[in-house]
Amino acid sequence: TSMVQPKFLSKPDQLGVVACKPGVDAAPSALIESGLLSQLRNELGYKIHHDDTIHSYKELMPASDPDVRGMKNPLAVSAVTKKLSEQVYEQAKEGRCVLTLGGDHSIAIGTVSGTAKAIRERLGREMAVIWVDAHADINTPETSDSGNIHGMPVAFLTGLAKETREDVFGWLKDEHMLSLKKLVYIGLRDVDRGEKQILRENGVRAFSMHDIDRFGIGRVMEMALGHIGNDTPIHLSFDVDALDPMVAPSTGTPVRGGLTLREGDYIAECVHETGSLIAMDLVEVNPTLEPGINDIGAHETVRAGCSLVRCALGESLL
Ligand code: B3U
Ligand code: MN
Ligand code: MN
Repeated sequence: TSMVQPKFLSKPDQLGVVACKPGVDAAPSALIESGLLSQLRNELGYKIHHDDTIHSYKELMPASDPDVRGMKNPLAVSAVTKKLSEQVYEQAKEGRCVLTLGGDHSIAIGTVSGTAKAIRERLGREMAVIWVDAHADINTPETSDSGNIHGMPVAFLTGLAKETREDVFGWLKDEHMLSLKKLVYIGLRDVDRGEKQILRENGVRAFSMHDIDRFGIGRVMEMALGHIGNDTPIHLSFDVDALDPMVAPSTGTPVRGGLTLREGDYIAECVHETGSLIAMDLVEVNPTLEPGINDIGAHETVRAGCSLVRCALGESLL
């Protein structure tokens, strides 16, 4: 097991796992079938609290789901993320580290809101989020060209996007919110114009691939963790499309020029070393997408995803 003493978990060796598949169907089963949870249990020594279910939340799907402010499937995504928020909250309030296997990145509306609420209640503090992604996912419904809610989760989580309708994210309350000052991006390289303006106007700390080229991943992690500060619980939301498509091709919106496998693992290792990790999401793994010969692409993407999770949860090289 790991040498790092967790700072904010009352049950440091316990891991709550939620597996959910809306949007990116086969991922949680592929990750689990490839042995991820048994490795965490047997090699890293975690006691895993998982209901042995991959939630598809079918019972929550509305019969009809017309666009709201240009958002696609607003009722379905709102209902699923609300339920997920409650599931993550239930795990986090027990003082467990919470791992969520998605799913597209819209699920972070559920996971981040759930941990933010639990950390406020349990520790009376605000947590930070490290968002590792090729994309900023901070469009509001108005700035979004696609209407895809997976391009908007950060806007809803920080209150930049608001909706009064309870069934369209109106369930997000103050206790679920993330401060824009406690958000750090790593790996950005495909950011929409409107998003760039939002990032600039709000002074959001963001390390693009350009910054990683210039400073190296070591300095970037120092600066990112320095911004968050030593005494802050960290939720790591890792979009596998932050990795280069050469190593993780099976994802919905691959963007060339991404992180190497080692840079990705290094980010996760550094977060582990802080002892402040309270939750991790692994999203946008989609084994059905990469048609490559013998599903090599899908296999490699799943392998990369498993490695990221193990590194964040304390697997070390030596
Ligand atoms: N920014 C674009 C593209 C995108 C964001 N996240 C993903 N794609 N996966 C959008 O649709 O908002
Ligand atoms: Mn994303
Ligand atoms: Mn992305």
